[in-house]
Amino acid sequence: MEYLTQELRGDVAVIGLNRPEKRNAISDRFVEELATAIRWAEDTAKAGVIYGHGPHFCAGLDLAEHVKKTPFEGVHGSRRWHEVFGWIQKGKLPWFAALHGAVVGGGLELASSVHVRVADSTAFFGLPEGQRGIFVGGGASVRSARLMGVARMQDMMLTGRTVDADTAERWNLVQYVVPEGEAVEKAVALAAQAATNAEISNYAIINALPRINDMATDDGLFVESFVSSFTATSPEAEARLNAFLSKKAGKVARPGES
Ligand code: 1HE
Repeated sequence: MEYLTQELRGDVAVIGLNRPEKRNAISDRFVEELATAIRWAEDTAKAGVIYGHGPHFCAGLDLAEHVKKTPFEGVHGSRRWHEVFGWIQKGKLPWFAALHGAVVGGGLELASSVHVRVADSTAFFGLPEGQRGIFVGGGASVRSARLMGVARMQDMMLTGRTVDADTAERWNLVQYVVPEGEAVEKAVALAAQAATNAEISNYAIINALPRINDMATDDGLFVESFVSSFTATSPEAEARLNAFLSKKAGKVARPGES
């Protein structure tokens, strides 16, 4: 891999964006490497983490490559991002992102496709597409807008506003904020925790929940009843339920308790 590092930490696949001299800007080749790395992670791990090497998580689309594209090549490129990022959002694994420095443009789109985002105190977030004369193309109008809301995203895109990690947490762009340099460690710990869940539960959390969220109330409740019943009939569910009932499984911990 030219643009990525990959390693296995226990059950967690850890993928590092590794083009620091270009601030991890995402070219076509970069997206293809990401596609390969996601498949590798699905084959070898139970959860995944994505982080960035160098001073920033990701500066978004490779503008030097993009400027040479025809409009139709741009459409194909955007749709490939959608496809590959879709494997993260609605694939087999729970994905976690460890964010620091710039998380901008396509970098925020990549971060928005994972399930849990951990930012360290250096992270900042922006969507500079408006200033560049383009529009988001890696899923932000669907995923980032659902996280922060259309009004905040319009503010970011119209005015060039960037927000720090604490604001991003208030805006629902990230779920955790940690001190500088601690995001990877935290994301790996959370991913390792998710990896201990039943595979079928994780699959339903990843694949059913966002779809139900897009449905009308009555449709969502109907689908929920089927997903719920299907997962509960798995042998793993029976074993886990019985383990709790026979006091062999842990109780729900209070916040801060392990
Ligand atoms: C790049 C890119 C890039 C840096 N494409 N080459 N994204 C943006 O509009 C963000 C543009 N980048 C920046 O604003 C800054 O680079 C950062 C704030 C992220 C980092 O600043 P800094 O001072 O650490 O680095 P730098 O000196 O600006 O950049 C180092 C090199 O990376 C430099 O190249 P060099 O040959 O002069 O060393 C930069 O040109 C290069 N570089 N970012 C190409 N993005 C699917 S649609 C998604 C749409 C978008 O993502 S639009 C938003 C694009």
